[in-house]
Amino acid sequence: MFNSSTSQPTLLLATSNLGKIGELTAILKPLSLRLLTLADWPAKIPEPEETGEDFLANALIKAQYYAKVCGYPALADDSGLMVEALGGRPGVASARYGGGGTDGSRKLKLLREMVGLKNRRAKFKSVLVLAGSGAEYLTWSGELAGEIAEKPLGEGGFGYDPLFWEPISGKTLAQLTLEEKNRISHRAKAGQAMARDFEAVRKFLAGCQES
Ligand code: ITT
Repeated sequence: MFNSSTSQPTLLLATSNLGKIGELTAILKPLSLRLLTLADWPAKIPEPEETGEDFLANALIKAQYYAKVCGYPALADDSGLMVEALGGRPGVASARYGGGGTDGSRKLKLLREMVGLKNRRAKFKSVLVLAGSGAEYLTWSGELAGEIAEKPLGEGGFGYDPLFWEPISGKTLAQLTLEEKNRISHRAKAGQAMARDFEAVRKFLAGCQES
């Protein structure tokens, strides 16, 4: 289906979240990989159920599923927002917070739950998993600390970004440019750790090609 006459190893970005695709494409640039996305497949691939109890388990489910279905080594990101005063919620359920819905309805639900709470500390976490068709995988993670803003601010980013106030920049993540968010975010930290493991990543991808 794809032209593989390139010496660049191929990696599938195993996510249907366009925000993640934009960020990961820029974050992984130093690795000089040929990146495919699910949009490169002619038909929509059904999403796997994220039944894991933590970010690692869900990232592994997604990476192994898409690697099998698409036939390429796959990198999945499972991520979410953990709010201290809510006991770490929405956490792994960040995409399904409040049941179904949209980014807008999830932000509204979060603001409602935060009414009257003085402690607004929160963190984002991202876990990346690189997997092929076998059981082996590589993983990296990153976190970003901040606070939940009183109201949404900014137009950039995705998901909860307009509500996530980052203390060093003094802005919400949605007020940062893609480049600025990619210097500090949870996903950027995980991706930078992956880029530092360049040799192991190349070896893993080469092993997938042979098998
Ligand atoms: P894929 O599973 O296809 O990757 P998803 O959006 O369902 O897409 P997750 O299951 O990992 O991804 O859910 C993560 C949710 O956490 C995501 O939908 C956002 O609501 C939120 N989130 C994660 N990272 C974020 C970020 O950088 N900025 C804002 N919200 C984020």
